[in-house]
Amino acid sequence: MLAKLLVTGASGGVATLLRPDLSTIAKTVRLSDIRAVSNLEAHEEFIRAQLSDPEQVNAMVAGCDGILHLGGISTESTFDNLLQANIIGVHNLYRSAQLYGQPRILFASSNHATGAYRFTDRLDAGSLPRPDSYYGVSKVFGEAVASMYFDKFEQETAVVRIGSCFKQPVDPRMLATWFSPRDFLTLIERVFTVDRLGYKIIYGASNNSRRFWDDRLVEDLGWIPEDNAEVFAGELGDIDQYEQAIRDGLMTYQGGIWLKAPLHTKR
Ligand code: 15L
Repeated sequence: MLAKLLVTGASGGVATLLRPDLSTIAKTVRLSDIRAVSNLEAHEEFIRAQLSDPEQVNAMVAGCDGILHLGGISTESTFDNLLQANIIGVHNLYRSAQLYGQPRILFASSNHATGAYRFTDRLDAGSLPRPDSYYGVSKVFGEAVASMYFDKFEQETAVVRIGSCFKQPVDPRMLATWFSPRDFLTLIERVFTVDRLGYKIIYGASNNSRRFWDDRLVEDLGWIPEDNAEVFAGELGDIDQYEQAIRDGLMTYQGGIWLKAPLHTKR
């Protein structure tokens, strides 16, 4: 068990889903965000920090022996916004980790780092990045920083290219990309307890029948997702139409519509 786990982006949707169970991973959970987090439990503490500010990032990292980095902007935005939160922010985090004992890091990357691959493509940890958005580009930058810090300084990181982490799938695409909070939690547990992590790229998705990602290259982690989005298929409308959309090329890219969406010029 970790002594103190830092969770960045603690007021966001994914952290909110995971928070109730993080006491099984660490004695103390340090939550951090630019927005306040309410209803702190006895094992939780809060530090407000802006990822683009190196001093604030130092204060949030000091004293932690594990980091769950969910912070930053989690959707497409302007390059300038992403530059601050996701690019300068991730660099600050790795710089601070160097100063404070190299706590192991789980970096929440995204399927949008490879979102421009087609629905029919099958990917694994060796697949080259193919971002579908500036957001995806910012995640590729984070993956590269993590890789360089491992090769140069042996800073261990699990890069998790998260599919769609929601309570349950909310659209037909998520029959392939859904990542149940329960499966994310077992992955977090493996990442922070396995003897040697090194630098690994993992696709964060449940054991979905329609999954197009393969995690066999990181089998030594010993993580086996158990949930399957298919049990929700009946709630998502006419699945024959979904199959037809794939055949008609409407469901073309793994990242969904992000590749075809116009670039943001303003937020
Ligand atoms: C992501 O990276 C986003 O953070 C999330 O909001 C979803 O859009 C998800 O990808 C997805 O692709 O479903």
